[in-house]
Amino acid sequence: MAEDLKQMIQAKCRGMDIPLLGIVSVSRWEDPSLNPDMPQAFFPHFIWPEAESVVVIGLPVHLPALETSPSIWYREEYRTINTLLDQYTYRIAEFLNQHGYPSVSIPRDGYGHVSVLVHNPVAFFSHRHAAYLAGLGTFGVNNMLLTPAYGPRVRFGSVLTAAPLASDPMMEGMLCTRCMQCVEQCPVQALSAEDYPDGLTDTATCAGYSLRLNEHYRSPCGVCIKVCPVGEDRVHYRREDTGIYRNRTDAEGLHRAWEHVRRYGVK
Ligand code: B12
Repeated sequence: MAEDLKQMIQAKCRGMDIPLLGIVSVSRWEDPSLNPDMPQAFFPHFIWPEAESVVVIGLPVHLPALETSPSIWYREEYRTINTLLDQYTYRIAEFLNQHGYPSVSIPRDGYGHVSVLVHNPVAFFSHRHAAYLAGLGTFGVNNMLLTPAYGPRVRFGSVLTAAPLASDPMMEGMLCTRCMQCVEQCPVQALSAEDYPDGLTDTATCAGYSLRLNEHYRSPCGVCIKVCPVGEDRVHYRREDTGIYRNRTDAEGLHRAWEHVRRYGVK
C-alpha cells in the first residue's frame, strides 16, 4: 500500500514536470548525527504532530537567467519558481488528502519580507535540510544543498503527510569540490571556507545585501549558486568553465549581454 502510494506520488510529480523528488520518514529528524544543530521545534512532527513523512520537491534555477544576477531577470525567475513550488506542494498535499491521507504543504520560504531576515534570518522549517534527509543532495561550502543535476541551483518545497512512506536513501560522499569560488566571489564576503558548523553564512551580511538589492528590484543575489562548478546543468548550458565569471576577456560577449540585462527594470 505504502509502495503503491509512493509510486502514485512519483507519477503525480512526473506529470507536473518536477525533476527532483525525495521522500523521508520524520524519524530521520530524530537522529542527532543527521541534525546536529537543529532544535526539536523545527522537526516536521513537532510543527505538525500528525506528520509521518515529508515529500520534498526541487525545481531548478535556469543558469542563463541566474548569470545576469543581480537583475530583474533572475528576480522574476526566482519569483516564478517560488510560485510554482507553493502551487505544486499545495497540489501534492491536496492529492494526498483526496486519497485519504491528511497532508499540508509548507511555504517555500516562510518570512514576510527580506528586512525581517536581517535581524531574524531563520524560518520555522528548513527545506534544504528536508531535501538533505530525503537524499536529494549534500551540503556545500556555500551552505546550500548541492544536487548532482543542478548543483545548488535548485529551490525546494516540502509537504508534510500523515501517510507512512518508506524513506529514500541518503546521498553518500560530498558533491562540493571545495573550490572556494563561492567564498571568493561573494560580493559581501558573507561566506567562510571553514567546515560546518564554523563556516555558516554570515546571514546578517547576506540578508543586508539582499535588502539593498531589493530596493532596486534586483534581489536576491545568487552569486554563490551561480559560480558553483557542480551540476550537470553546466554541461547542458555549455558553462563548464566557471572562470568566465571572473575573466572578462574569456567571455566578452557574455559580459556585455549580462550588463545589458542589468541596466533594465531597476531604479
Ligand atoms: C532565512 C533564509 C535565508 C537567509 C539566511 C540563509 C542561511 N544560510 O541560513 C538569507 C537571506 C541570508 C538567505 C540567503 C540565500 N538563500 Co535562503 N533561505 C532562507 C530560508 C527562508 C530559511 C532557512 C532557515 O532558517 N531554516 C531553518 C533553519 C533551522 O535551518 P537551516 O538554516 O536551513 O540550516 C540548518 C541545517 O540545515 C543545518 N545545516 C546547515 N548547513 C549544514 C551542513 C551540514 C553538513 C549539516 C549536517 C547540517 C547543516 O544547520 C542549520 C541550523 O540547524 C530558506 C527557506 C526555508 N524555509 O527553508 C531559504 C533557502 C535556504 N535559501 C535558499 C537560497 C537559494 C538562498 C540564496 C542563494 C539566495 C537566492 N535565492 O538566490 C542565498 C544563499 C545564502 C547562503 N549561501 O547561505 C534556498 C536553498 C536551496 C538549496 N539548494 O540549498 C532555500 C531552501 C529556499 C528554497 N525554498 O529553496 N536565505
